[in-house]
Amino acid sequence: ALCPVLLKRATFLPLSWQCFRALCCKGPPPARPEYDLVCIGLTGSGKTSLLSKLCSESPENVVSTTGFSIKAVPFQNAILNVKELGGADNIRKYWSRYYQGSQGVIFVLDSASSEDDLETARNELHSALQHPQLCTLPFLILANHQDKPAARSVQEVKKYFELEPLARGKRWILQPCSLDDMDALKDSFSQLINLLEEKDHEAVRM
Ligand SMILES: Nc1nc2c(ncn2[C@@H]2O[C@H](COP(=O)(O)OP(=O)(O)OP(=O)(O)O)[C@@H](O)[C@H]2O)c(=O)[nH]1
Ligand SMILES: [Mg+2]
Repeated sequence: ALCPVLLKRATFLPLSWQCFRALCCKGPPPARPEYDLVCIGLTGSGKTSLLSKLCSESPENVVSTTGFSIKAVPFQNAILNVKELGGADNIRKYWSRYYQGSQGVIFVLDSASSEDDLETARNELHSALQHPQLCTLPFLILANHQDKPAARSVQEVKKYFELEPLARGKRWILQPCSLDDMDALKDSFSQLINLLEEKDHEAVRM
């Protein structure tokens, strides 16, 4: 017959080993999925400032982006590799050369801009929504600068940009935000990540 002490030890040892492993040897956390996004919008709309804040960098001393800049923006359940394209007049004509490989689009708007700039922004957004490399992708449209008294509400932006008919059948989110409202910004990015995940699952099903 087995000695009861030995028997006790034999059951205790594997148990304590399992506890030790569970507590201390969890191994690396599961890899977060990465998505490649393109971020567009007129100059001064706030692309670099918003992305810097999301990366916990100071949005002060931000300078206008000449060409493009790439940032890996970390979220709890995904990493977004965001390629921001400078929005100045002389750069916008090259935007479409940098669309390839994108899995989603962020369009930033200065909601308090002049009528002229708003119209330019609308034309740019319409071109992007219809571009063959972007037209099937999830869009996050950020109506930024909401802290300014002249800012248009999301309802006004939606109407002015004629988003309902143009974006029908597409996955898109229109979110009001400002540089001071990180909660709204993070919330809109988590909605975007949901759309990107949905698209991923769809691709797997096909
Ligand atoms: N009041 C206010 N100012 C903002 C907001 N977002 C950005 N700005 C300011 O707008 C200015 C331009 O911001 P940028 O982040 O450089 O704009 P951008 O879209 O990257 O511009 P380009 O790189 O030239 O295309 C900066 O002085 C920011 O501080 C906002 O929500 N409210
Ligand atoms: Mg910039």
